Amino acid sequence: MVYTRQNQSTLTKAQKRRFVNAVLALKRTGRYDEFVRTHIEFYTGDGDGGLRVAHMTPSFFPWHRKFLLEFETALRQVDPGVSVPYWDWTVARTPAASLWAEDFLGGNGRRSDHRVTTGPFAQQHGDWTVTEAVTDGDFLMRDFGRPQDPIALPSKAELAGAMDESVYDKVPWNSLSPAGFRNKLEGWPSRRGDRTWYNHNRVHRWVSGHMLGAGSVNDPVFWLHHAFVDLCWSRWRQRHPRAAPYLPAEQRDERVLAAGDTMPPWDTPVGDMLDHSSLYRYE
Ligand code: CU1
Ligand code: CU1
Repeated sequence: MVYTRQNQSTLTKAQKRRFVNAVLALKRTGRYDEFVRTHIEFYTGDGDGGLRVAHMTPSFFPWHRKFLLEFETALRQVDPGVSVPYWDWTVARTPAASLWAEDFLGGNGRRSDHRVTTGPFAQQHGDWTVTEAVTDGDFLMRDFGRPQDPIALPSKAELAGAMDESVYDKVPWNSLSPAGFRNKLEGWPSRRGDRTWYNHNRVHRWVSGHMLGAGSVNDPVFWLHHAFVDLCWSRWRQRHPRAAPYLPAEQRDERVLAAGDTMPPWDTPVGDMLDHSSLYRYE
């Protein structure tokens, strides 16, 4: 049965409660922290050795699609009526958005230590202790807009800059790829030393706190952010029907996956993740 992923801004109070309750249930069983650990394990960048599966690489989109599907399957085992909502950050752009309300993801961290003190993921409520972190502290942290060095969420025009790219990805298939949809949306700066982060990466930086690094899955907004990134990939394919859906077609760089290669840790072929229409759709 094909299910729907909804825009978070259209969720009813009951839908928000069911999503939050399913996330908290996975946290209680330890399942949630397995997802955090998997993401930390695959946070390999250009500067590290070995295969790049999840970040700074063409398989950024298929790897995260599979990762979200695994999480969503776990959520739906708790409550079959739940799916991962998406956060369109070109529209819900401020700390006042309903996304950050007490009844959904809770709000910003407090000024002194960035500790989130509102909503279901505030540590003092006893349901959300960060255990798999790359930073100190067992409470969830956010620092919206990074006030000490202000940054805004990506605009519609900035997202369009990625969506207009007619090629999926380009040599050197990493964070320095000068063009191509993948790096424009993943959002690495175009040159070393350039501090302009685009689209996906900028959103991590805007939320800040735990969303900054390998441990970003500790903040449940990770899933809503990546559902929107996944939606953008889906729309990009619709917009460029004649473009190769994935590149490189063949493996010429041992650190990069081609369409026929399988993605750890699931051994899922990249090519199996190029079309989600038999599984879910975006409303
Ligand atoms: Cu990631
Ligand atoms: Cu991300």
